[in-house]
Amino acid sequence: LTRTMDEFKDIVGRLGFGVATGPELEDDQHNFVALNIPPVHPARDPLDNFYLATANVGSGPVLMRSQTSTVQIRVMESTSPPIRIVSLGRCYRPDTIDATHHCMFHQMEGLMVDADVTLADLKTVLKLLATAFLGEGVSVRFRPSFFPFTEPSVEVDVLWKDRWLELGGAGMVDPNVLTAVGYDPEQVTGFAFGLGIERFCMMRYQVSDIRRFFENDVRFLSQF
Ligand code: 2NL
Repeated sequence: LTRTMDEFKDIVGRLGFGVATGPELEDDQHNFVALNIPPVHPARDPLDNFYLATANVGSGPVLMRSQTSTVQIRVMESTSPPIRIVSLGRCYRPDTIDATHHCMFHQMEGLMVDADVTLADLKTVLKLLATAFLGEGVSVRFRPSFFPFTEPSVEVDVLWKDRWLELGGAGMVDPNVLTAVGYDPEQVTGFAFGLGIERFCMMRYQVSDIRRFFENDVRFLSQF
């Protein structure tokens, strides 16, 4: 996973993206409110998040971040456009653990905000990323989707060994999200994407069970 993240940073670095980091323990504002996720949204369900039983910040709860978008929100709050960054790191969701799910996983999210950024820029960046990592000739597919923080939104698939595999989601940053960080959606637009690191890594190195990554079994690790 570390090697995969290093390679991703290298690839997107060549496209002009810097790397941003942020806390894994987050507040309601950065994990939900600024991302246009309303108070009644199912993504906030206590059964889908690691809320801390004892802590609160201001009026809201504290949780282990469920996505790395929190970092992009923090960057936008403290920086003016143009923005071109990725954030990589651990995210936490209380999924039932099996071969393809874990309660902790890694994401890379990208964000580009500037005058005249379009969906064409997003498609180009994701195609270049998939090609650089998986090889020339890989097919990338974009399907219409929905996320509260992007509009329009797409799911991103790649054709791998005759099967379409879902890599993550993406879209144009919702005007409400731009407004929440003090940007003017009439002046700037942006795209954002979120990719699961484990998925890429499992495809590339033919790892069939996500649990192997976190068991620290030297027989597994020494193969790489
Ligand atoms: C997924 C979906 C996504 C984003 C993440 C994002 C961040 C900001 C604003 C708008 Cl600050 N969007 N991130 C956008 C679309 C999808 O992740 O399935 N990830 C594995």
